[in-house]
Amino acid sequence: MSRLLIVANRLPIAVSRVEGKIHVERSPGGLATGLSGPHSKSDALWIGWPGDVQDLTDDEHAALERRLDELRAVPVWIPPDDLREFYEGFSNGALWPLFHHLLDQMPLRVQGWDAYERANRRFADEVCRHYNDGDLIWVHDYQLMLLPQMLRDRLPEARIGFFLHIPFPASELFRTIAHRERLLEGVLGADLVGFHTAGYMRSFASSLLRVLGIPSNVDRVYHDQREVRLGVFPMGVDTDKFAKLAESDEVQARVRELRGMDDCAMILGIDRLDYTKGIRRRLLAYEKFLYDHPEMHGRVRMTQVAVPSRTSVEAYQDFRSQVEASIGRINGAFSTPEWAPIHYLYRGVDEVELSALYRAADVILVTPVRDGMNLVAKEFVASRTDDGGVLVLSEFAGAASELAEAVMMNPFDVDRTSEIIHRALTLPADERLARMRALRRRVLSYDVHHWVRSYLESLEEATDRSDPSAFAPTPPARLERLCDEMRSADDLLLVLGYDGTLVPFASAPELSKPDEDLLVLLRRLAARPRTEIHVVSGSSRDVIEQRFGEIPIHLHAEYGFWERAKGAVVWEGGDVPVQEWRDQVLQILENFTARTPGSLIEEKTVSVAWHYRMAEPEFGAFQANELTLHLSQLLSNEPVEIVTDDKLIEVRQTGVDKGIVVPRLLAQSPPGVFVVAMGDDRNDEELFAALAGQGTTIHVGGGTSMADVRVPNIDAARRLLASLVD
Ligand code: GDG
Repeated sequence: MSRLLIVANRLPIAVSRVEGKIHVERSPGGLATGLSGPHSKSDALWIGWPGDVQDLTDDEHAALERRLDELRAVPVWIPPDDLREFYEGFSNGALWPLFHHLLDQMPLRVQGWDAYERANRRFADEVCRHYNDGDLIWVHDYQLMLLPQMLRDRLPEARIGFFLHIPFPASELFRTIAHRERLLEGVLGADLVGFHTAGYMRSFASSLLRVLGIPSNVDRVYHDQREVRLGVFPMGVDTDKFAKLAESDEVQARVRELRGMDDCAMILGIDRLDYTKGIRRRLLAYEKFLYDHPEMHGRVRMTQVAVPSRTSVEAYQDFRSQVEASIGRINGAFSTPEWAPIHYLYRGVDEVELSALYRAADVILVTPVRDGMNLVAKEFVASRTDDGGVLVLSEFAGAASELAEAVMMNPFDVDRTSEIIHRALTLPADERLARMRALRRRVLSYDVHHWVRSYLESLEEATDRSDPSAFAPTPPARLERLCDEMRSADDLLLVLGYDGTLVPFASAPELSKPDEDLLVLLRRLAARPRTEIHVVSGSSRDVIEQRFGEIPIHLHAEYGFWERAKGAVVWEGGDVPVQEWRDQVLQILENFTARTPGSLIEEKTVSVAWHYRMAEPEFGAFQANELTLHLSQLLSNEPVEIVTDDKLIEVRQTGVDKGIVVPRLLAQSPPGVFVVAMGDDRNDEELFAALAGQGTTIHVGGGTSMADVRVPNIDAARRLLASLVD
């Protein structure tokens, strides 16, 4: 039966030593609560690091493992040195600040990559050790970005999901990090990649394009012969739990105590003490508010709970000193013997106290400079069963894309934030109520259980392997059979594409030169008895002749419009049609070329092509879209086709496509010839269609194809051909 394997950096447990004994408790984090349902069902397992449990005796270690086993928690043990580099070094020292757009927090030299890789491999080992066929694997967060691909390599059929809890940075920033290709490829091992917001998903897609050159189709990416889905799943909170807690007698009594202390309105801040949470600017804004509004002295107080976090990381130690210096300055400047403007708690509070604070607050300030989602904002709303309180929310928190009725603020604008604090405190009662009611409707409808359900449903859907997809690689046994058939055929006819089939795409057509290995391979194939080789390309005669002129094979240029038979020196072709459209098209292409740095025009006999491989990827794609639209309107009555392909738009005389070579080739060949055609793009699909039922077709690379057989990449295509002569 299929089980859920949850894989996250931390196990949802807290290990402590009580009276000398090892004590293990469930820890009630947001993720743990959300996943507690699925985790308790169908033998699910949670795989993760158990926390810092050094100095255990062997007996204690064994007892801990037994207890974890009861809780269906699988520990991943990471040696202390690796742990520091993996967790504090690469994960929190580099990925965390970069993904939060805080380049000034990045170390000059990023360290810890090797440990990051080793730690991910340890997670992979544990997952593989527990994996059964059909299990769903759900990997969480930035510490494990390499894990999906590591698992894919070892468990090719596994159903793997990945969810990123923090923002994905703009591609301009993402591309600054070392090992950026490996990080993206690592994530693409998953079947479904989830984000909190559409913005993060777009940034990820744009990084795929810029860094790996992989385009995406809104929510789908084709990579390595697989489809990877992208999706937006904003995480919610356990609204029932927060509502019940807030209504409990214990919390209500505590709220009365907190409210009864004095007549001050309460402004609340609750954050992990992290430089992403915007605490310093929030304090500056509050300081300005106190300067601007002396009438509020003694009538308002900020309670700031700062939960210690990553305390061994230097940046966090510095940050703490800066926060505490600001608080000291403000309290020093404004306090009176009866009143202090800030109550500062440098520790975590228990659930009851947390709920009471949410409930007692008049205003909560959630002001991160960037935050994946921010659950504090949603927990506050879930706790306000009284419809009271005002949520002030940063536009840069993921939650802002859902919670439009909050009082929005820009944390970088300190002066304006100070005005917003005043506005929130003095919001008219009817507006306050209307905002909170709308917020509650939304937060209650999309709770954490909804999040888990919708992610897992999408993962099930994305990994429904009952319908063998058009992207499935051909099983090795079928490829082997094809090689045998080719080897034993009396007469063999090979029809080969070039760019993308035998060599990678180059930045301009004239640069895609065949390497020496390919030339040797083609010569050996050409020397094979009763074997004819035809290279069919979209390129011009000159380009093809320069590449293959010396090899005894048949050449076809411009999709077969021109042919140079084996051993011949002249090209033969059909009649060149009158092309009234050409001048006008050239004029438009020149205009786009001038406005799209890096693009270029290629003129051929029966077509004109616009290449944008060297243009800035996103602008190139944008311009290509515009150009296609423009050309399709303009040329709707002309005898041309507009063919869009990989980084190329081509306006081509109708009736010229690779399919035209098929009748010619078959007519020249002996009866019973075994025909094999190999190609990678849409033009090759025309060839495959014309050959249907008369030969075997092979598609090279990802994407859709009608071919009989698929090989993953150019290397595999060459290996298949080489097997005929080795
Ligand atoms: C990451 C992303 C994303 C805080 N203080 C106390 C306490 N908390 C609990 C809150 C809340 C959690 O900690 C904090 O969650 P956030 O979402 O605000 O922030 P991160 O820890 O940075 O989490 C974030 C999240 O992942 C989920 O995807 O939203 O953007 O950075 O649940 O209640 N709990 C208790 N005492 C405290 O003093 N009991």
